[in-house]
Amino acid sequence: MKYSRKFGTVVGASVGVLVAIGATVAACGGGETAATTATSSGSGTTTGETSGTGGAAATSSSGSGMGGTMGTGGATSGTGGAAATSSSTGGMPQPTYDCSPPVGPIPALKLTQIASGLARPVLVKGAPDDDSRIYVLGQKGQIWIIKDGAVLPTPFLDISAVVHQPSAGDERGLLGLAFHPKYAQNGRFFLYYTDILASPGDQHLVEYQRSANDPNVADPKEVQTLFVEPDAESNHNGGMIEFGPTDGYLYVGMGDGGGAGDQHGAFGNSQNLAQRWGKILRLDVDSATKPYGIPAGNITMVPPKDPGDPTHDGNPSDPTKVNGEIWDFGLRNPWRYSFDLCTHDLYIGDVGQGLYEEIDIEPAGKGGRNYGWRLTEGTHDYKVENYSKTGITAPVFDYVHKKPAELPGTQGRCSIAGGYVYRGSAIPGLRGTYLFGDYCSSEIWTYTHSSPPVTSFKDGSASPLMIPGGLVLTSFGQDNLGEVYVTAVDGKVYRIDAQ
Ligand SMILES: [Ca+2]
Ligand SMILES: [Ca+2]
Repeated sequence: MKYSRKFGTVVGASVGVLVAIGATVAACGGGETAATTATSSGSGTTTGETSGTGGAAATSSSGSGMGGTMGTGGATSGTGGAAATSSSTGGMPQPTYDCSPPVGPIPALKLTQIASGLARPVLVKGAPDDDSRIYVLGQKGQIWIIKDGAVLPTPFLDISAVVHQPSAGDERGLLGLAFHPKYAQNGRFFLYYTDILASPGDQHLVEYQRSANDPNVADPKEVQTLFVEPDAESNHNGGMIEFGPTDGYLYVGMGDGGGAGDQHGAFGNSQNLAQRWGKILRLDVDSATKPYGIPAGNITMVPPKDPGDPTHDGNPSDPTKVNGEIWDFGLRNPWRYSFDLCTHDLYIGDVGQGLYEEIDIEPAGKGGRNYGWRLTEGTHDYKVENYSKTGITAPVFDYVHKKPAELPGTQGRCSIAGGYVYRGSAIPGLRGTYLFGDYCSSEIWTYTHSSPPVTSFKDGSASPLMIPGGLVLTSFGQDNLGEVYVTAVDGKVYRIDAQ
């Protein structure tokens, strides 16, 4: 079955003109583009910082094919089975996401613009128990609400006064938003941002609160700071935060801190268990311990290691130095990850160095994993040296970078933007399928996880569905209904629809 050769035409019809975006590109995922080097503070663009496909935006071309490949989809293994769930507010059941198996093949897809004019949107979310609002996170410090199909004129929150104001190709700013599972009752939400105080800016995990009087606005006053992580490099800042769907703990994605090749320390940050960088942390924000507690089940100690093993803090006989906040490690920049609403599996899009972009899929609740960086990039060795690769969990999937000339009409492939498993009702054939994309090419792919997992980008179950020329894709999003969204650096937000 073929997909999406018509995409450009259809997009033109439903979206209007897709403009070329010039050089205003935010390399949000930390793909090593030229855009990255344009930012401040000497974040070493040394070894391995290859490609330099120039964060320049995709050049116009409103889509006619553009080497658009075929999907051979229809492959839906369907993780469903669980009954469609419903939430309730005030005793009134509300429709929500759909865990039933897919029905029919994946249809050709299109992007429908739902908002524009927002400053660098980088995430779309719903809040628990409220299907009436969609929240859009802006990298410059705003959060907007889309309600009844329109962006409310007053932002939900604007903390641009304390957030680093990103320039072109800048990975810093307001990067993450997570609503407490009981947000409907307690109004608590959490943000991750790079501060404006000094360059390159430190990373803050903070809590805010909905206004007591108006659910469409937040109290502008920070409730508390959970942590401030000093940062020496402008790139690889992570920033995705998300509450675990079953444990209610706050998961915090941390990049390797930055600099090419995870160059800091004897063996980099990501394999250093004394560090936050290069990890997914897991915190208990409901603990009696303030500002957060350490939940049971995180990495608590390192068993004795051979002298060459990098997964210690330099003193393998002393596990007391292990940071108890760690859930997973060995990540480079998990710019975007998500939990499948139905299976609760964790899908991580980990941005690669100069060659490979990867997806890691973690079965629900199975943390404690080493995803390999900097020993490995994707399924390939990066800097193994004399260390042991024992215990590394390989990605389920990786793809190789391309130069612009290899993918005409785009800026090549350079940096993965992890997305979401579709669990909506509008596109029954898409249920259970993961959507993700690439920042440089703006390709959007589907991936249906199956066993054995596919390990090649060429595999038929993971195929490009769209190549929206001119759209510089920063991230994805998902609402409470399980529908999936795309954000673009030019300020537009799109919903993924069937053609
Ligand atoms: Ca950094
Ligand atoms: Ca990896």
